[in-house]
Amino acid sequence: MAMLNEREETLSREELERLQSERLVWQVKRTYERVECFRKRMDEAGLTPDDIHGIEDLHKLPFSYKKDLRDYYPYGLFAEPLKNIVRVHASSGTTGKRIVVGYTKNDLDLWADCFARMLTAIGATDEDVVQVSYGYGLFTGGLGAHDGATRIGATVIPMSSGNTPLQIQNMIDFGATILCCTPSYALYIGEEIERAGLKDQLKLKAGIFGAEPWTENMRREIEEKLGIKAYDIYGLSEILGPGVGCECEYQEGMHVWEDHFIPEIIDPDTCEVLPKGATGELVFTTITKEGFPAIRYRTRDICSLDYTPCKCGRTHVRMRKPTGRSDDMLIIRGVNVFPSQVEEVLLSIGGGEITPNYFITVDRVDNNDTFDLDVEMSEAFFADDVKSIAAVERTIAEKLRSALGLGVKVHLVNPKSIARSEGKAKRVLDKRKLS
Ligand code: DLL
Repeated sequence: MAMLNEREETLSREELERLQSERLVWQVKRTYERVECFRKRMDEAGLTPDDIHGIEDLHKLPFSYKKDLRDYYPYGLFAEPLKNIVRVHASSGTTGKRIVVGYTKNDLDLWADCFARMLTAIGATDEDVVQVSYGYGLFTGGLGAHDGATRIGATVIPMSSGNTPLQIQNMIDFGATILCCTPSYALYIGEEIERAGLKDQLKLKAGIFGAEPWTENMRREIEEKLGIKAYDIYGLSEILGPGVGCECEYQEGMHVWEDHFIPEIIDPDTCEVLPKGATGELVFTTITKEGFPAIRYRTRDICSLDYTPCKCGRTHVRMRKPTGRSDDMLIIRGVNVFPSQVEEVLLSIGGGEITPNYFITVDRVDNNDTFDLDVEMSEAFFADDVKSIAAVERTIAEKLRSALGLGVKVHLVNPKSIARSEGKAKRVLDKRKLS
């Protein structure tokens, strides 16, 4: 298959490391001069940019965290004045405020290239019709895929997510050949198509699915239901959005575009860098991004890196499918959810009807994620007024919908009926079988 940036995608390891070293030195210097949080951490570690000569010094640099985005909300981590930022995106933080990231024009170009490299890697061209069914808006999925498909000159159908009957109708009428959405939504669309007996009217040949963990079994099911090849794509808002890592035609791990991002695997407890091939937490340093540079950003995603050569000829390392997280973030219907966000909403509800004791149960029924929340009512409310339970449940569900952007089934339960634990409270049961 063709490559979008053949020279960059096939650099030898030495050339790649030389380029990474140059770019890292540039990024560290610039971020030190422009971003207070990074400068403070470097100062605390007794480091200056002059101590960083290349990738051999990467391990000396301080880590950065999701929490930093909250502490410097909204723009405090940007390395460019707002007049040079042409777009912002946002994603869930651990509490009420979303985390905000910003892009310069060059950043948007680099993002479009990263996504377009993948499209090219799976054989897409300007003849293709790309249906983008990731959500458009603050989420990076929709616009990320949109710009990538535009970059290769494909015809974009900017559907956004939802309204499945229209998705299917447009897919057929407009002759979509490539579908971009979350894997769980792809499976759902596939089921609906199967139910309606419309599979033979599809022109689809491939799908680009990511934003949440998925299994090889799901891949086979999607491929079978839609009659396509299903490819995995990885990314996160803090580093870029979709396109940090992308599968090629061989579907044996996602190439991380190492001319833009340096990946490391660390032990999440000791923070030691682990040897090549080991499984641990993925950490990224962006070496070309201008607006929102990230130095040794702790993704909390658990996976491993494969440095063996790929049959496609690309030299960039491949990340294995993330198998879990080192924090408590859940991804429900493609939306990132932290239990602390739920807790914050419960605490914000006055009136004395409920307590902040809750339990989240996540499951997958008919390929759709379900999200159930048990909340203990207060003794006073229980004794007084059992009739208005439904109204309180509705209020909680509405507040959660506006805080998380997700529908939640809320169940008020009797006082003291949620098990107390002696150690760290266990507040989540994820019944989805993802490994
Ligand atoms: O989910 C970006 C994206 C959009 C990627 C569309 C792929 C396709 P966030 O909302 O910031 O960004 O969520 C990032 O989602 O840290 C992972 O935990 C998870 N994630 C993303 N892609 C995958 C994947 C987008 N292919 C968080 N497999 C990340 C497993 C994934 N988990």
